[in-house]
Amino acid sequence: MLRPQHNGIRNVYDLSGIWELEVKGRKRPITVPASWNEQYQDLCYEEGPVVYKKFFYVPADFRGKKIRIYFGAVNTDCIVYVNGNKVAENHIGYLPFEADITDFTRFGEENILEVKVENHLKTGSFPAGKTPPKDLLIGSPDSFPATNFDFFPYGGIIRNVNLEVCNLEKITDVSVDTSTSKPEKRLGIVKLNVKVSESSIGKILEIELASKKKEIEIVKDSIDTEFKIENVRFWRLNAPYLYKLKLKIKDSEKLLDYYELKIGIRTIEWDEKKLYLNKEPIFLKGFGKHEEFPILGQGTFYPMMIKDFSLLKWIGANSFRTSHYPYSEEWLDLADELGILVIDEAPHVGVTRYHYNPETEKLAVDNVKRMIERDKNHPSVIMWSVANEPESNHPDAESFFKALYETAKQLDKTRPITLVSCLDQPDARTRDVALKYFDIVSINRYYGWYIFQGRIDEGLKALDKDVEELYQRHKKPVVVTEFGADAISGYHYDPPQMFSEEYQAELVEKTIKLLREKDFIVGIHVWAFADFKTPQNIRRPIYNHKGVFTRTREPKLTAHVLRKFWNNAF
Ligand code: GCB
Repeated sequence: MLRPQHNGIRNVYDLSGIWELEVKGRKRPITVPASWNEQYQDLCYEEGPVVYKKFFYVPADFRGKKIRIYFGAVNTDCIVYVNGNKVAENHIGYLPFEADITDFTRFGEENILEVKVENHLKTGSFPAGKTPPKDLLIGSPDSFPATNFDFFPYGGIIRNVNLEVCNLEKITDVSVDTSTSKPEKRLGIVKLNVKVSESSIGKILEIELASKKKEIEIVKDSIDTEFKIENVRFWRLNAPYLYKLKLKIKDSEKLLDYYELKIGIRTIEWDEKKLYLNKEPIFLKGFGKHEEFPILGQGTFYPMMIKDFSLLKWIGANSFRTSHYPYSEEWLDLADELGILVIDEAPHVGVTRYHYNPETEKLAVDNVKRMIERDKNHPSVIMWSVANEPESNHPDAESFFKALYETAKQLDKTRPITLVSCLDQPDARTRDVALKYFDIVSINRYYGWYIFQGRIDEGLKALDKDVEELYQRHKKPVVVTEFGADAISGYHYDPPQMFSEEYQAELVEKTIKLLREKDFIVGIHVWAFADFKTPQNIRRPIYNHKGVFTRTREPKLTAHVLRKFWNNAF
């Protein structure tokens, strides 16, 4: 599925703006894209069902064309109607879906788009709702709203809604593989697979890349081809060069479709100890974060993206993880353009034994597929994470995660696949049964915070032993995807005490210094980039305060420490 694109041939209507929202019979204005929770006080804990409504027009001239509606993401369960006809149903947040609405569109007249949305998370859903206290992994017993994860469960049409008008002859998918390129010879090898609609058969596919052009007669709906580029400019962190790939469907000289993609040529490899970008070892320094902001909730918000990238650069980070769900697609566009690496994570958080059944596994497999389909062409995506902190010491976790690993591998052999585990610690009861399938082992550890509270140095000794043993068991590169401490912005104390800015700064600095010495560690991500809203519970004074920046992006002491460290030491 290709994301909509407005160009000389394709017309895209952005339906962002003020829609109507009906909740329990009451109608009022609401913004799309955004979560509904913070636009009105009485909707803060609303789970729906609610109905969003928008009128739209498609000019009469477009009769005979294909009309597609594309939702960037809706949280969480929804049914879409156009002029009273059901056109789509979707049951996962954070990922796009589409519907061909050609047959239901009234050309030149008013059309009604209605989206019924519910955000009631259940025990075995993605992400996971209320879970029996004994099986809770991250949530707090009795927290409100009840979740088995640590961020606020915002609902709504959280990303763009677009209408795209195309010809029947159209490009439906593109896959780019640059993994066989030869950085040492400055040779770029770009393997392409282009999928087209049935109506395109018999027409010409024109492909242009790096001033080379190919014309291919379309005989079936899937076309493979390859470009070799000498003296290629590789996509690198300090010089993230992007080439424009231009695809056209033509009938003699008539242009029927056009699609353009910015691609980066680079290779990713890994062995027992290292991760390589363009054959050179790469070390990930950065953060786990969230895509959320006051009032907006979990919605696409361009100023926050720009601000976050500018802060990532300012602090000297080179990567982040889209914890704990795929973010708006523009995050990856910017990461490509600015040279930031991304660990792209599926929306699987709070996964427990209640997910380990064939039906839920099917959904999870589908989510992984949909994430890879969406993001496969971004050079910035360095690896796929199939889940965050599942109950992966449960025997039934093994086949579940093996299936997710195999799904991801089948779709993409060019990137490593990881699972983020908080288990597999020295205590044998925490032995993770799924990590063995993954290319890279990612771990979340809170020494000096949840354990060894107030005792950073003792905690670090335990961390040292933990990671050494972990490596001996797995013999795979390790990314420490989370560690950190809450710091209430403006609270200072000496000697450093939990919740003070000094404590967070000391814990972060000492942990990085320790881990940086380990030759099998290929990345260290601080949890978290910024403070974020959580469900109400006694562990969280309104927010999770592990941010290095506040929720509105003011730096805490740790930000300055990291900035010195990351800009100088490595
Ligand atoms: C974790 C989770 C993250 C939480 C964090 C914390 O292990 O992956 O979602 O926010 O710990 O602060 O407890």
